[in-house]
Amino acid sequence: MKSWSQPEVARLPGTAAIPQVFDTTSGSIIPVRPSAVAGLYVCGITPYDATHIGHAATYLAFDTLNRVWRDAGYDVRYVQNVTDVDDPLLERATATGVDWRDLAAGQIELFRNDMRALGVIPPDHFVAVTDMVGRVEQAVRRLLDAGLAYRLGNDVYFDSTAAAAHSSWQLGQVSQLDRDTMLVLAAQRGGDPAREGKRDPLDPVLWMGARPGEPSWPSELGDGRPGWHIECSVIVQEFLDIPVTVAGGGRDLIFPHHEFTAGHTAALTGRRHAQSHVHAGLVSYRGEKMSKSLGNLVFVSALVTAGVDPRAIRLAILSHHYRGDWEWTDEVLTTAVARLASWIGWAGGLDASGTGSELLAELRDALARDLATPAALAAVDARAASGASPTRVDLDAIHALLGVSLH
Ligand code: 5CA
Ligand code: ZN
Repeated sequence: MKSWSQPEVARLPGTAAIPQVFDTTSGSIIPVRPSAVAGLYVCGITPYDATHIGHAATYLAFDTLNRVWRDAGYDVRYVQNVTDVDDPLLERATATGVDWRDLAAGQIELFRNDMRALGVIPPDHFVAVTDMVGRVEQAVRRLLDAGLAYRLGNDVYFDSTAAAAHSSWQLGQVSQLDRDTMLVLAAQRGGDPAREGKRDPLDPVLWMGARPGEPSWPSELGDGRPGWHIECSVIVQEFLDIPVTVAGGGRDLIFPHHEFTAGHTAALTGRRHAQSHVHAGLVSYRGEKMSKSLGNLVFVSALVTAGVDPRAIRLAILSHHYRGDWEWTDEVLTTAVARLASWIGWAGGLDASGTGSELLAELRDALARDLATPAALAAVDARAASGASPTRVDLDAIHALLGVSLH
């Protein structure tokens, strides 16, 4: 599927260090050391109620990693999916009387516009799940043939116990959660632990048999559609080398989504899904997680339509460390608008003949330490406040590493 246009990213002088990021699986900050190519997979939107500030924050976290990797000299291959067929999308389409395909197409276009406005480097492959149904179906058949999946009614489930015995993956390996917590989260986040007849209540669905009034695809498994985790597992295998360097998304995806995505990949390939799993914290609004189900949403497009400079939205988000949870408030935005104005004022005094940049080293240093964007913004603030005129290298560094053009 088409993604969106590439922003300009300047090449910076000198060399940058390999960044360190917090890996959920090991629970520690580790260097993300790509081999020849840095493979990045980030879980994409389910296209309704896009793009809220929570989504934008997650994609900006990984955009920062992408920028830091490129600056460190790596080729990055970036893949992002779009979950364009899923229960909540279908429910919204039914509730609003819109065809689910039209709902998805409109929201994907909105998302592209928002990402472009925010200056996010597009994925190399922006993959609709509906374009991968055949590949998913083949993968499910392989799991059934291998004895790692089982039928229940018209559906097919992943046999977690058999998969753990057969591969290096163990239930809890990615999320590091205990079983009781997993049971609670599975029930909240799209799983069905209470369903009768499952071998393990946590086993996730791989293929959902056709239900009346819902879209389905013809299959030897019985007409149906893919389960959620197998989609991301298959897309990663299709477009990236396994293990992918970083698999990421918001922290709400740690369990069950990333746990079972990794389980499916291990069961299908005998290999680890990802070298590291990186998760962004959750943005809240009015006291609760910003989420489609609660409806407490602030949309990027609404802010831009209201006249907010997208660079200020970017700065508002980057003023929080990606890994912590934080709250969107009017004050967060006001502060960012003022910061942008001060940076623009400083950039107006460009020293066109200057070639040095202490700031570049400071930005590189901050971002290599678990993508510490608040420290990076503070470094620019300090530089702007110092009275020193910016050089072109300063402005290129802000543009390439923080995605904010002041030229
Ligand atoms: N389509 C699936 C992933 S395969 C999905 O979770 N879609 S989503 O539209 O619900 O979320 C898209 C991305 O934004 C995910 O990476 C999710 O973890 C992240 N996200 C959702 N809400 C928030 C929030 N409030 N704060 C930060 N990130 C969020
Ligand atoms: Zn996903």
